[in-house]
Amino acid sequence: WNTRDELLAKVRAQMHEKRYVHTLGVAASARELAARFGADPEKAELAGYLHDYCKCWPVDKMFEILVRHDMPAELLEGEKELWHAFAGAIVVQSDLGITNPEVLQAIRYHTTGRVGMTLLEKVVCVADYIEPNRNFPGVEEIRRLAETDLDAALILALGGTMQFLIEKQKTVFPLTLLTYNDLISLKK
Ligand code: DGI
Ligand code: FE
Ligand code: FE
Repeated sequence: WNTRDELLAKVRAQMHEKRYVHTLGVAASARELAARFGADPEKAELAGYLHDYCKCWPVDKMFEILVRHDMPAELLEGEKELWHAFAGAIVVQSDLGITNPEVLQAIRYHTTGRVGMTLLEKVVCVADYIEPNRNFPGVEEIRRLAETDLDAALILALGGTMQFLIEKQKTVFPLTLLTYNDLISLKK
C-alpha cells in the first residue's frame, strides 16, 4: 500500500462492515485523544485503523500464527477473544510492512493493556471503548472522563470489562488484572 485509501482497502477486506465502521471510529477517536493528551495523532490514527485487523479471522488461522511466534501457553490456552490483538500486531508487520514499534505495541495491547502502558497504548485502548459507534452501559461516563483524565477513563473501562467477565463467569486474563492494578497504583 502507498496511500491511506489503499491501506483502508486492505483493512476493509479483513472484516465485515460493522467491524470496519468500528475501526474507522476508533481511528478518529484515537486521533482526537492523541491531540488532547499529547500523543502522536498520526500513529494513533494508524493504530486505530489496524487494531482489529485480525478480529474476524478464523481462530485456527490466528492460533497458527501465535504458535509460530512462540506466544505463551497462557495466551494459547486462554480466551480466544484476546488472540486478535496479539496476532494483529504480527500480521500487520508481515502483510502490511508496519514496522513502527509503538504502533505495533498499541495494537498488541489494545485489549488487555499491560503494566507501564505508553500514552499511545492508552489512547488506542480508550478509543476502542469510546468510539462513536460504541453503545454499552457506562460508556458515557468513560467518554466524560476521557475529556480530561485518560487514566481514569481506562480504569473505568477495564474495571467494567472485568465486571462483565465475572458476571459471565469468564476467565480474567492475568494481564488485564495486572494492567488494572498498575493504573490504580499510579493514581495513589
Ligand atoms: O475487539 P473489540 O471488540 O473492539 O474490543 P477488545 O479488543 O477490547 O475486546 C475484545 C473482547 O475481549 C471483549 O469481548 C472482552 C474480551 N476481553 C477483554 N479482556 C479479557 C477478555 N476476555 C477474557 N476472557 N479475559 C480478559 O481478560
Ligand atoms: Fe479488539
Ligand atoms: Fe476494537
